[in-house]
Amino acid sequence: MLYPQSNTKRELIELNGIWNFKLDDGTGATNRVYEQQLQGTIPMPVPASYNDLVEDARVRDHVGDVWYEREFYVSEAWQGKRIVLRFGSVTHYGKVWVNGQEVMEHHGGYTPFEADIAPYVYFDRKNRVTVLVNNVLDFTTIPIGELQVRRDSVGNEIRKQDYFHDFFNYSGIHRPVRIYTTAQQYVKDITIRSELRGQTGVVQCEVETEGSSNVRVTILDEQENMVAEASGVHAVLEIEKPTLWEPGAAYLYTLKAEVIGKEGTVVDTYSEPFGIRTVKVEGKQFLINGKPFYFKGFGKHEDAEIHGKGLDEALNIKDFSLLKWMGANSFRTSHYPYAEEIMRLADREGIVVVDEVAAVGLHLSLGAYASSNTRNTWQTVQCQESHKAAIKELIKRDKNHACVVMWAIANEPAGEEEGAYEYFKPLADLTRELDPTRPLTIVNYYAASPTTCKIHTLSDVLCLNRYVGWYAFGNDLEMAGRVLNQELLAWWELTGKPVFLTEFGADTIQGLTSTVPLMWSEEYQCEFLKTYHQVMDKLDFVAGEHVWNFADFATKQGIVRVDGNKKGVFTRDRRPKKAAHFLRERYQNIKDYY
Ligand code: GCB
Repeated sequence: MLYPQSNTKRELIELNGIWNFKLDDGTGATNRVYEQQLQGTIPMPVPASYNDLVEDARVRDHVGDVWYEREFYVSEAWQGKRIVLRFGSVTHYGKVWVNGQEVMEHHGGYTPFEADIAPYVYFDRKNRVTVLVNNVLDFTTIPIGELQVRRDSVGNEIRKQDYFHDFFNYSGIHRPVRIYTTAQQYVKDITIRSELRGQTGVVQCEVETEGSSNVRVTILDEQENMVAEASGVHAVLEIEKPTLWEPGAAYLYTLKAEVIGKEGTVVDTYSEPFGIRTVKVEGKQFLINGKPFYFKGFGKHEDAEIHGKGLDEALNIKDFSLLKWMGANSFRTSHYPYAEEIMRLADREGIVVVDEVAAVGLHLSLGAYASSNTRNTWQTVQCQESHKAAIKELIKRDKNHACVVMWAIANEPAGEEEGAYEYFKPLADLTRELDPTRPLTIVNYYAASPTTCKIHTLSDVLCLNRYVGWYAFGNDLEMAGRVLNQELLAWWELTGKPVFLTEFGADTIQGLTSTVPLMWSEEYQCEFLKTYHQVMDKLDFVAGEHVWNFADFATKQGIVRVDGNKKGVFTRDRRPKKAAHFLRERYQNIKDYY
């Protein structure tokens, strides 16, 4: 799925801004409210989560459908073209009508979807787009959740959304809404794979087209000089001594695909930026461009005051600036695909990304998130089909990003439970089939230990999330260090694969300080991190460390979270805690390649 662009053959308009919004009372869809203008709406920005924008708990905690609507014009000059309406993401389900006619629906809250709306638009008057957004999670969705329905004293239905992941269930139209045009003969998709043969960069390019397979492909360097050209939908292009995409030193070529129509004229064109770089796991090392790379960075979230999970380009620039200030070289898109705009920024800024699907919470017996009746996860969930779709959509969207070096196909699933292997084997096979060029991982939870884990053979890198010294052995960091050391050694002996600590962290209240390291204080967070550093530094099979978390973030309410998760090294408004300075010293002294 190509990112929308305007160029000499394509036009693009943004439908971001203020839309009309209302909560649904459970009758909207059956009453076909999309056939007319919505009544009783309030203004709502797009992109943004709606939850924190109205001083009303009914909006914040709404479970079910909400409606968005706005008007737009299309240019008369667009007659005869494809007019594609595209949503960057709608969380978690969206159904779209244009002028009262249904044009598309999409399941999954973190990937784009689009449709040609040309048959439905008016060229001589205003158009109306209506969107139904639903935020219910159940055992068939990714992520999973469970709807609790009960009646109050007067018989009204009360719906509560339960979920098994540790971030707030923000919803709404989270990413940009755009309309772009193309000719009827057009570039549908481009897949670029690059490798190095000696000094030569070999770029394999597949162009999927509609209408004409007469395609010209050219590669431009950053100065826009043409460095290679070919024709055909399957092209192999060579660049002598290419400038490689390197962590911290990004270099992006542009692949331009042009569709040639009957008269020999160019009818559509699309330019895709890409980097030339290789990734490979070999023994204990994660190789980028043939050199051992060390991941230093964070698990993150798309999360901020007011916007919630809505795209905020200023925040993203700030976060990348902070990543650089820290000396970090990478992050994981925990626990869902991030906005395409973030992926493009990472490509451009040379930040390495572990790209994760929204398969989080697949662990019904997990600690504080376990519901009262413990169930076997794999006998309970029915989400394997949605999970497959989520993997397909992620790879389709992100396959050309140089920044993406590994797919994470789940976070902390119940790998120790019966049925885990049978659930994950087809998903791992699918991922490898769709992208044989990148390693994959299933991020591990401690209950799936070296003796109990049934799925570690499916991962190329052992990504471990560990909290000894917090949830266990809190306030006994000496013991935590010993336990961690033993476990890491056991993994290495069992698998011979690189180990990557993808999460470790301690909740920390900014401003809570202490002369001795007490839990929740800024000093404890530093000591906690130091304990992990001391262990990892002695083990040469550790290929990376991502602290949990980059910044404090919103979660559901509960007795283990005071105004959200406070494991951030930065506060939610991006102020450094002591640990940020402490970690900066370390990260600045660790090289990208070792
Ligand atoms: C984890 C989860 C992450 C949580 C974190 C915590 O293992 O992967 O989503 O936020 O622990 O802070 O408990």
